[in-house]
Amino acid sequence: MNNRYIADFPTLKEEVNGHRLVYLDSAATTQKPVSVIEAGVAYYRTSNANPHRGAYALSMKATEIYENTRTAVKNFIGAGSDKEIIFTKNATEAFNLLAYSYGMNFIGEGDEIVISIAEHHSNLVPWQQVAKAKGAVLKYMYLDEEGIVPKEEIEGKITNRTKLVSVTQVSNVLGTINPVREIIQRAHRMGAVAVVDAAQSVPHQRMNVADLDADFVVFSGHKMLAPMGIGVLYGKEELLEKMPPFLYGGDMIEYVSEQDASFAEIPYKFEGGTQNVGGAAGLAAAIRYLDAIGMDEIEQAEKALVGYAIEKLSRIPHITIYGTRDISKKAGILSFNVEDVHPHDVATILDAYGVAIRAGHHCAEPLMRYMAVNATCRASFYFYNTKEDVDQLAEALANTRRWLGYGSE
Ligand code: 7TS
Repeated sequence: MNNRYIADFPTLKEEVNGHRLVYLDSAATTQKPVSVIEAGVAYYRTSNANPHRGAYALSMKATEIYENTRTAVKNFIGAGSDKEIIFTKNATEAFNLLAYSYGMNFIGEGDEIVISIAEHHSNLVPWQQVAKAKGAVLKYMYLDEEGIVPKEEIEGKITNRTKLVSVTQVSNVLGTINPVREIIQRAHRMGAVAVVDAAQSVPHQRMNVADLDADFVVFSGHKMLAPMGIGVLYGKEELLEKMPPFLYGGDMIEYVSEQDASFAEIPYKFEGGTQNVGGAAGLAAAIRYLDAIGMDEIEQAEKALVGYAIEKLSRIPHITIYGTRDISKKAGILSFNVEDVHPHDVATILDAYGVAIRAGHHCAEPLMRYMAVNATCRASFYFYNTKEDVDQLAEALANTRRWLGYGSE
């Protein structure tokens, strides 16, 4: 195996059904390197205490780990200040924070919220709730034949009635890369705030929120080598300052009287309750791991792999690939179907060959309907995948229809 990273990932050495595990579901969650696992264990062994509360050494150690991770995240995404980094449970919680704190307070009757038809439910359902509660209108930007939001949709849908635009940088179904810079610029020209769902981009390519001029950016730690249970909301300081808290309770207050309370400064205003310090320790280790490889190298390796997968799968009869085949416009996610075979059956058959892929609607039901399919198979790659993984996928796929009694042609 010509990949020097595999050795760091214990799960990748597992066997499944008598085959070497080929893990092609990193868009759902990535595997974890030993350094991340050990960072979490080391925290619980040597530094576990409730942060921000204690005046004793152990609590200070926990606080330091937690706050150092905030700085690491700030640097990793090019934010201006630690105050702009808010820890959440995951991307979903970050979107709910935005919907309830920003949406419910700064979006009113007749205002428009614009998203794309390719959004994951976590960047869609919260906005539906805001639209319903406030009498606002939820509008969709549709996709071109390559699966990308085109200029006409950006200009046609984002208007001076738009108050908020929220769009995914990389589709979790198609892997297509949206022109988020242009979308943000258009939103700003129209006086709207712009949110980027970076759950599928921050783990795979260089991100600079200041350069992009995004108002808010959302992502999950578990899709970038870190443990589950820690996610990030980046927000511009001036916007976060004017937003009310989302979760009320301990640790997020300044003073509390019987009938009233004042709230802590950002980012603490948004971090009510005991936080996931073990997860933060893991997230810092994950960032160190990614930085040591380099995000540009990761992006290039994944593009090469998805390009190779497109080439191999195109040669197998009865396979339909969705979205562009131009790797300059896509990241390492490939959606496809095998004619006459339900994606769930494909995934089960592939599992017999040790190949783990995702099948279903990928939490993007409106996109499935737009694509006129019920479900797809999805292979998603990370830097720890290899050409051999793609070969094992292709070999298993070539046999799929035969398992169900179809001829090979
Ligand atoms: N946004 C995008 C683009 C995603 O792909 C996901 C998760 C989320 C938001 C939500 O992240 P969470 O950590 O809060 O769950 N996507 C997927 C997926 O494609 N398969 O499983 C989870």
